[in-house]
Amino acid sequence: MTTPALLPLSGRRLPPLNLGASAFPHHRATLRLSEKFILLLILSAFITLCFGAFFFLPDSSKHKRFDLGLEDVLIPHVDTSKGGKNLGGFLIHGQGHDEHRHREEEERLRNKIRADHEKALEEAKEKLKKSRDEIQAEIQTEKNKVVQELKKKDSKPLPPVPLPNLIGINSGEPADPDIREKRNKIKEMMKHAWDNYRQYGWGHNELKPIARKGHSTNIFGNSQMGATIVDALDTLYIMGLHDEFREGQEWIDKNLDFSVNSEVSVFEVNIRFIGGLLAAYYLSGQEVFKIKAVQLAGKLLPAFNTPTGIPWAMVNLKSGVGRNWGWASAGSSILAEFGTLHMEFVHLTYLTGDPVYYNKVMHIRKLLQKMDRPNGLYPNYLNPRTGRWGQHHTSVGGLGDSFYEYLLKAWLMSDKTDTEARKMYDDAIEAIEKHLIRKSNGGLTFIGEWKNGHLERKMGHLTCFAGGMFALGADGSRDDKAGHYLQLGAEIAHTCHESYDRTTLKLGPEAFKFDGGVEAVAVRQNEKYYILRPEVIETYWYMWRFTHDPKYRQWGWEATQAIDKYCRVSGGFSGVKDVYSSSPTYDDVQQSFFLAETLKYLYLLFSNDDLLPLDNWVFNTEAHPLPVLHLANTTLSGNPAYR
Ligand code: DMJ
Repeated sequence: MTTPALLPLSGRRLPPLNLGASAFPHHRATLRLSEKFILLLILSAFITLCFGAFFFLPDSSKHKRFDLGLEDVLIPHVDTSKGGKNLGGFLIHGQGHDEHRHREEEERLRNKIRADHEKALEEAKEKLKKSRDEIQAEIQTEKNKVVQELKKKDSKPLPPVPLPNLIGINSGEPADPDIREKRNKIKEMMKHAWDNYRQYGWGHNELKPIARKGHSTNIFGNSQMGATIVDALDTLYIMGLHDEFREGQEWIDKNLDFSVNSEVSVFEVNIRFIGGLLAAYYLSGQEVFKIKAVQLAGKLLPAFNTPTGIPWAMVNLKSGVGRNWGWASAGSSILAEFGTLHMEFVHLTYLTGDPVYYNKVMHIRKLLQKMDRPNGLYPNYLNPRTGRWGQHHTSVGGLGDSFYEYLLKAWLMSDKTDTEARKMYDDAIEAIEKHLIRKSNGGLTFIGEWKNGHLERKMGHLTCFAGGMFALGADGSRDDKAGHYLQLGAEIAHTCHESYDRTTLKLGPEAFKFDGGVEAVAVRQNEKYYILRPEVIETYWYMWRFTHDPKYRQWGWEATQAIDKYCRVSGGFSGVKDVYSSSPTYDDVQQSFFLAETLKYLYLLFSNDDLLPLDNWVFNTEAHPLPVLHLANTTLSGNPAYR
């Protein structure tokens, strides 16, 4: 191989080396020979040096590329077809035209880098001239821009779907002046609850009406998500409190943000937020509620990433990491939590055309159908890793309740086409009647709880919703037992009314017993509280709608008066710690469900039946009305948006 370094040496004639031949004339020929040899040695050493230098010294052109970060730009210019040789990726010969282009390119980039540096320097100098506040304002503007961009990305336009039949959203005015007055009183209570939350707790999840500040619990995570606003919207709407509704809408539009690092309860966020937003959307037609509901639902989906598809109880809205409550049996998920998603998720699929929501809840249903049920009952705990039941506790109250409610309501909401859900409901309540429902010595029908192999003769306030459920499910029941289930609903309503009537405050305790001479009374101190819960009033309302027996309005009015007398404080409404004490103490929490459910059911109880008729609306477990989807059957094939 000829190297450019060798070329100049090969043509040169070296001058003879004069070592003083005149001093050694007889050695003249010998000296000439050794002289040649030495010269040859020097020459070959020199050649070796040059040769080594060429191969082992670093390639400066490569360094240049690296320094400028141009490696990727320059390598494609090594083009062997134009006379250059590509040896291991480096151009070493015949650069000519290409080398010229490289130099130009390097020069251009160097100039650009220089110009960018200068520009950045200028900008920095300008920034330093500005005040701290100005700089902060600029940073904020930049941040807002980024947030807006992200929002735009998040709020992809949703497919237009025909709105289902929205009947009876502005009706219900009673003709009877006495009933009208009562209804107005309930509306005034709603205004009192809202105005105080507006003043002292705005944007917080709930209100502390005595301390007059915001309140929250771990179900909402650690961020201010305005739970009371979202939960209250549809109640405000049906009461005609439109200014308040608009205030709520504005807050939601500007502030409700789900990209927060916050671990929330999947169930609570679903029933209160997604349910509340969907109902507000259907009632008002305002797109913002639909968009927010869909954004939030997307944040809940990672909770379903478990080995079985049974969702975790909690999920971090930002990271998507899920886990279960520490107190739940054997790391289990809770029946009433993963079993109370169906109504909202079917509507999400309907509104988005995305089957993902529907598939998630149907997967849960299929899994439950395959499992063995002890005595035909569904235990409260199910492990999402193994797909096995945890403790065999069964309840129609806390931990179980709304699972049964949603089986029935899935059927109703599908315009009675989801017969699979109806069958599951019928099977379940048959087992419940057989194993959990009893009559006390005093003749009160109660629903106990199955624990550790025996029936605990205790009923929770939460369980009182079941009276309404039995009445709602009477029509369409197996073997035409409509009369029987309506009667069962009436008996539960009566028992729950007794639990109120046997207290000093005429408000119901959290749990009451039917044991050893005790009937419908709380025994333990920590079961004597009333936290503004709705279930008893909910049952009065359903019973009123199906029977029009005036006693339900009378009982509802008793409860209204008791709440106004004992729970009302100047800063809102508070729960009380002991319903048997004549001087009760407050728990200082105005629960969001008081506005979503308790006041709504009371208002409906004193309205005509044409307000949210039950043939067209189904109430989720947080009393948010969702329209019957006449277009949808169980596979949603009738849904024009379903792809
Ligand atoms: C509400 O959040 C819902 O009704 C839920 O299903 C259980 N109970 C609370 C209010 O008591």
